Amino acid sequence: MITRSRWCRWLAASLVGAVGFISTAASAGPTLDRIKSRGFIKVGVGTTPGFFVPDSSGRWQGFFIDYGRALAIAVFGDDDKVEFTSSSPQQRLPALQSGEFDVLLSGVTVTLTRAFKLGFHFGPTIFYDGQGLLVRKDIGVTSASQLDGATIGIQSGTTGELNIADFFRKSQHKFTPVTIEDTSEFVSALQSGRVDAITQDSSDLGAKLTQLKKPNDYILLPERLSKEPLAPAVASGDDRWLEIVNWTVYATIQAEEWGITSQNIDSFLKSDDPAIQRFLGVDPSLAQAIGLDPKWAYNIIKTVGNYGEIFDRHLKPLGWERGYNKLWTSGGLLYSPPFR
Ligand SMILES: N[C@@H](CCC(=O)N[C@@H](CS)C(=O)NCC(=O)O)C(=O)O
Repeated sequence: MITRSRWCRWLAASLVGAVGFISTAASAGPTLDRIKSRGFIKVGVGTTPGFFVPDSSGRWQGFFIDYGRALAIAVFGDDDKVEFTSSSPQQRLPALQSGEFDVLLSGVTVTLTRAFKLGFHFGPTIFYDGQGLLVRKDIGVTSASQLDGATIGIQSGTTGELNIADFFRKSQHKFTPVTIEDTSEFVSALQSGRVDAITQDSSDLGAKLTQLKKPNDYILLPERLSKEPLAPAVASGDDRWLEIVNWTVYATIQAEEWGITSQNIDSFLKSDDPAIQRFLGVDPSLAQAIGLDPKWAYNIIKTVGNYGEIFDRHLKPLGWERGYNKLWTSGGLLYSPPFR
């Protein structure tokens, strides 16, 4: 039988071990070390307006871009310590694997194959999407079920490439796939009449529609062929970097839940809610655990705003509604674990 004093000694020894473990966990991982010595974060993106696009001065803007800036704020306290590079959907996962990027914020869908066979890990879903079909009106189709025999443009390396094949297999209809890697060629294939329709994430198609010369000549069909939860992707093997990505996203969601915005955040510094004190670094205990500046979450919200502010700034002007991307408290799917 274990005596009380032996039990106490065992507990003390275990705590020493646990403290040892915690401090190891709090040390920088290889990705964070690499980022810190380089001085900026490398982020792979796409080229869709609203989500990622350089403005007239060359500064990148967009919904996903702000998450790259939020990461730069978490690590460096500076939203400019980040480099965005666009690459095709086909190129970017191998580029992430080879260390060319630290994170992809490019509308990557979480899938089992990518996690287990390709060795990528995903942060929280930041945009719940679904695959759509953008069709030339002159083919006279108003529903995906009428596309039997159509020629459809598909962007290579995307989940869309696989989903469209499943869709036609299920409906026992035929289609002719035209697989295109380059984004501008993908869009021009629709405009030139080389294809009857193109298929991609509906967010991507909705934004592309605004770029077409005659948007009224096209229709985004109502069907969504798949679930496309879009999330930050990192290479496998660095849990610590993944956790920084996770909690950076959660900070924007939790801030919205508490009603903390870039505008009113300073008034929350006086909050007597212990959870808000931990979140804003008034109580530094969480920042010590994550190994970042105590003000990391404060700085993110003060600079890029909460999830709703990021969404409204970039996607509302394009006509996007929150839909599934509402907070769980408003009937949506966005939910942050507790900051504790
Ligand atoms: N979610 C799909 C598609 C990813 C994708 O192609 N994303 C769009 C942006 S949402 C894109 O990169 N489009 C080409 C571009 O922006 O250059 C996947 O993970 O395979």
